[in-house]
Amino acid sequence: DYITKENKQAYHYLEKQLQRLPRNENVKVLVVDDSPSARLHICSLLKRHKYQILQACDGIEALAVLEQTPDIAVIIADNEMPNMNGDELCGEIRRLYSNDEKAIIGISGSNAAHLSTRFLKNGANDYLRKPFNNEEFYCRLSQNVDMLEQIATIRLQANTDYLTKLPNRRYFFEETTKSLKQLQKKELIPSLAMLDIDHFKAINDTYGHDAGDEVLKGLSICFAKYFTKDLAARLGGEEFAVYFNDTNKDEVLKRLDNFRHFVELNSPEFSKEKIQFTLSIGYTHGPVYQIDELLKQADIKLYEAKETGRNKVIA
Ligand code: GH3
Ligand code: MG
Ligand code: MG
Ligand code: MG
Ligand code: MG
Repeated sequence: DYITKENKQAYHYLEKQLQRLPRNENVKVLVVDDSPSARLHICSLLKRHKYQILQACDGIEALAVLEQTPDIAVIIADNEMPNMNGDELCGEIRRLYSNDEKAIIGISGSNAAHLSTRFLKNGANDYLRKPFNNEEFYCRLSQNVDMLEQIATIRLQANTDYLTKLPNRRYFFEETTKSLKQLQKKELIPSLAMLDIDHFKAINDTYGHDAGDEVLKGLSICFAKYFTKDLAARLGGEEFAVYFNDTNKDEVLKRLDNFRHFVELNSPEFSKEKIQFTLSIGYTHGPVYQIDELLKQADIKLYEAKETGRNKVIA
């Protein structure tokens, strides 16, 4: 066995570095420094690791670049600059962007011990003294990018239903609550539907729980494809909700009935077996701006659909 423990570690490290390259190509870093030579040095380091680079010569330009390029992940900011110091810029950035969407690394050539504290207090994630060691620079940068990626992953998981990959109940409540506030300001009337699979228990009992899961997944793909401009979510079990961007009641009702009809005719396949099922839909359209109230209203209509024969839309 010619691969020593050290070699193994090196391979592991290389492998990680290689895996990282495509990631860095997607990571935008903004370098803010009034000294062209200092900027050039940092940019050449960033280029070596294939980061996407943006530059600004002071805080005011940096804020303008951030506004134009919303997906900048990391800002590397010098401290001593005209117009606005790095720590002030840091504070400005934090007023606009939280530290789970952008990381800030402060840098300075000054010996003053209070500088790093000022940066950190103003919301910087990290601090480097010039001249810095290149490896340390890369490590701190990539650790901050790792952190942003982890938060993005956790956020996505917190908002997604594990089985169907549709937005979950939590995301639905948060997003609709924000949207309802805006609708109320504009005096527009919200539009919402609750959809429930008919006799779903019988599908589980007849074909098995796995088949039931496949039905839920297949139906969720239909939701995602059919309600692209709206917010469709799995509220739980075999119950879904759609919050409409379109506030035209007749239009929405037509689309809902088309969807109901489509699902009735296009059963998802499970183990080459077609599992036929239908949906009952309750719809509400009212000057109500609390999501739980709207859901309550839609649920009453859904119950009516169930009571009067299922496979229908009741408004
Ligand atoms: P109704 O037409 O009145 O809605 O009848 P139903 O059978 O659809 O409704 P009921 O509330 O009686 O049963 C819902 C069933 O959904 C019971 C539960 O076991 C099943 N279920 C909930 N979540 C899942 C899931 O994630 N996967 C599967 N396979 N079944 C689930
Ligand atoms: Mg400077
Ligand atoms: Mg039920
Ligand atoms: Mg049901
Ligand atoms: Mg149900």
